[in-house]
Amino acid sequence: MPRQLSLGLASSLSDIVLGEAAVVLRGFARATEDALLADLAHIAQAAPFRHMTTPGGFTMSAAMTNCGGFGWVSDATGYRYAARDPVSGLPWPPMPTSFAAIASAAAARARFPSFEPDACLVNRYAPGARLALHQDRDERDFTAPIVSVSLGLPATFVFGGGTRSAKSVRVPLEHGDVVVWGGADRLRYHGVLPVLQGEHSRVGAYRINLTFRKAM
Ligand code: MD3
Ligand code: FE
Repeated sequence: MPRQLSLGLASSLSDIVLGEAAVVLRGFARATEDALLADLAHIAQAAPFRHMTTPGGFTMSAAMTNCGGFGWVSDATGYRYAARDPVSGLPWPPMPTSFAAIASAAAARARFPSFEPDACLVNRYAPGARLALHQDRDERDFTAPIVSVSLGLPATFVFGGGTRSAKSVRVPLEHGDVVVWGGADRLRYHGVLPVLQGEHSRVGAYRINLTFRKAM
């Protein structure tokens, strides 16, 4: 069915419906990119980007930090949400108003009213960095959606199915794109292909992804 005729999730001609409850809001973050980037710079000062280790002993190629009440962390003992930055021992920086506002506005457009994330994981990809196919299942409540904001260099997002081997689709994401995933699509496998070399006028040689979740 042509997207424009499948009334519903898409509310702008540029929106792309990926699933029953997954939609790409093209350029949705552009209007507030200045505030998002300024607030991100403060977060990275207080809680610097670092490369975490997986339980399997690998170093993740994307550098990460967090803001909000809880942050996603990985080390030799496993993946979890933690209220404090393990590097500094301090609470994660608070979620800036600009972050909370775009997350709840995007969720509302995708029919998830009153999304109040308590965690924002910030992934920073230099060229060559990637995210292997995985599910997000470290959260307590799978009924809350996840909102993802892409900034900087473009990337190809891989959106799979409910099993690792299910067929996947590739979705190009660029600066300002916002994706909302929830409901029946909440546990689909997904990943990010290696980011290509490039330079973004505002962000430099990085792709940044803000991933908003209700962790607790
Ligand atoms: C699809 N990060 O940190 S969230 C992650 O581009 C992660 O850095 C992506 O996947 C990135 O775990 C953006 C994309 C995402 C999140 C949850 C999903 C896609 C999803 C849940 C179901 C299906
Ligand atoms: Fe994920």
